Amino acid sequence: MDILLSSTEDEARWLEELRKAMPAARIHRGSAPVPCRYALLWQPPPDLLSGPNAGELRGIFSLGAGVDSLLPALPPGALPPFPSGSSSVPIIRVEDAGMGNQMAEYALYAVLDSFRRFRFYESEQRQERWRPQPALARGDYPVGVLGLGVLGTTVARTIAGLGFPVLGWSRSGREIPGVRCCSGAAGLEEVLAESRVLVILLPLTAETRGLIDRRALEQLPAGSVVVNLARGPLIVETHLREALDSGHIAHAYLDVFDEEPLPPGHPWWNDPRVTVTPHVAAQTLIGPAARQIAEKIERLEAGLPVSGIVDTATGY
Ligand code: NDP
Ligand code: OXD
Repeated sequence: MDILLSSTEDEARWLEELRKAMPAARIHRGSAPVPCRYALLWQPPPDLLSGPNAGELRGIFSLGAGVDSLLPALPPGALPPFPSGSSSVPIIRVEDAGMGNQMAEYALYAVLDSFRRFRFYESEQRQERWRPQPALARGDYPVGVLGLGVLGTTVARTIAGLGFPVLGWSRSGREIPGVRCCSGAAGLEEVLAESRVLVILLPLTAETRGLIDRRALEQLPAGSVVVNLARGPLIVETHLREALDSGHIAHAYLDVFDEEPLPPGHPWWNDPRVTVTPHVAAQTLIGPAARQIAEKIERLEAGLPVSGIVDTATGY
């Protein structure tokens, strides 16, 4: 079986792990001399799937969880019809593969950092000041999680498991024990109104781009904290800066940005109210992800259903 691999990140490692997971497959990097059955892609060049590469495709795999950069590179008309003739070639993304726990670790760090005022005490230490602050109860420190998919659910469960009230928001409305799950515009308002910490784990789609704007930020309780672990453009950056300047938002933990890498000289770099990390909240663990892809290919070859198929209409 011929498989096309194109990734802007760690392509050599992907090749190694995919070869281990699918020893019988012929994996071609970047372009292939023959039509391929599967394409495994991360930020592919726009014309990669036009021409012979696409001839025999049975599935396109995203090498990450998000497909916001993959979908625009795959205009539906450019995809060949699925061999059954009934639908187009499925686009399948990586589900969890070790990312859920990483997201939970990051979100938990932000929750505990703000709940226990560690940054305040760090600054106190530098000034040789001894000023204990009143303790808060976990029950008085609600955490909102926007997006209750594979990753958001793990985050919500982990934080709720420690006794913090957790409110979650998703499109269809989910049921997660110990989490108050909401949906729709009214549900979003309910989550925002209570969240002392807002963790964002939504996909970037036409509906979610710019969702966290001035109005949304104003609905959060004064002094709350924003944690964006998903994609930069979910938040309107200038509105976040205004909310930090006014003190309404006390701190932002940002792993993702409108422009990545965050450009030199960007104000976030040296803003003590912002914690910047370089898109590492949950890094794809290449070994487990390659094995997940190999298992799904095996199922597709056997005519069995697979999970993680992207709905191109909703964009995730
Ligand atoms: P999923 O597709 O499993 O979950 C998406 C969630 O968002 C679902 O609960 C979905 O609702 C909800 N959602 C989507 N659109 C809307 C909407 N318009 N209104 C309300 N809720 C909505 O994604 P994952 O959990 O796997 O990943 C989430 C995102 O995390 C990825 O898209 C990616 O951008 C980002 N990511 C970031 C990484 C990093 O290192 N910073 C690493 C990996 C991923 P419903 O349940 O109803 O479908
Ligand atoms: C992903 C990411 O979507 O790393 O997997 O951002």
